[in-house]
Amino acid sequence: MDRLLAPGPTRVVGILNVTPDSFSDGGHHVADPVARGVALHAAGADLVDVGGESTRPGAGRVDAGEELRRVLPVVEGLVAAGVPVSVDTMRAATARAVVRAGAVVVNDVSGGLADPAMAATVAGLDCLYVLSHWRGPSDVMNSLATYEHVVREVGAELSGRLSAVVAAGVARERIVLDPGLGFAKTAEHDWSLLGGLAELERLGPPLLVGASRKRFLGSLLAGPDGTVPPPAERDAATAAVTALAAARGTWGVRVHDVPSSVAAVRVADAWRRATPPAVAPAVPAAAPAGLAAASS
Ligand code: PMM
Repeated sequence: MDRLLAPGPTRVVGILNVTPDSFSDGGHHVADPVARGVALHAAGADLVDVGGESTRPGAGRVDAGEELRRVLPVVEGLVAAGVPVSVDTMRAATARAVVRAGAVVVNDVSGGLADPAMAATVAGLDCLYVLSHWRGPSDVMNSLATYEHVVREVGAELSGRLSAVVAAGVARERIVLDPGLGFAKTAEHDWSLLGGLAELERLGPPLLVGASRKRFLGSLLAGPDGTVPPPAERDAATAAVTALAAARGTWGVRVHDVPSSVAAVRVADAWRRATPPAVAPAVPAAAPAGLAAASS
């Protein structure tokens, strides 16, 4: 599991939403989620992120028992198949059950805010913890998208959560931070955060970026008549985000379409390796004595 944080190319985290109402796959993958997860891994996903609760804007909470009924058999099936598993949950009880079943990452979009027991629970588990920027549940988050300076404020709020979960006992070197694109953010905020990744990198932990098929890509790609392409038609734009994130060494990207992001990471990596190191500016030759005298 610590191998996931070793130096290396950007990790591709494949999304496996086991929900009837995920905005991005419409429940399309629910029929055989284990087979789908195995396929994502075979396509190059370093991790498969299993989620049993939709966090799309406006979504209500799913009952804790129902969430676990959705994700646990899938986690068990994927672990048995040798797939490294992450679980997208805001609940400590779910986190505990899935890590005991072999999941290696707890991906908490609420950064520990939705369940006060999350940080102390994760502290006692053998797993990585993805801590995302979050301001409130999906049914109210759009009303919380107010910032004076989004990069600075998201950075400060992430830093506060980082200190809180470390104080609760989570090992700092097992934490990944995520700016939480689309969570209490407008499209403009999402772009500012991508443009401001350097500032978030200064917080210390590795970063995960979850841009896949999100609304800000839809509005970017809108046609001249304002028609917004559906989520499944945003994969090329998602892969472009992956390439740009990978070019700057971002730790991971969370995506629906794994092959296009795996290709994007390879391109970024080859490009980086082919780029000659910056040449130090030439030391100016000492001016001839006569000239120095003439110009003084
Ligand atoms: N986005 C969604 C769900 N889980 N987890 C992390 N770490 N980062 C994200 O940006 C994120 C997430 C919502 O998107 P989905 O419904 O397509 O999964």
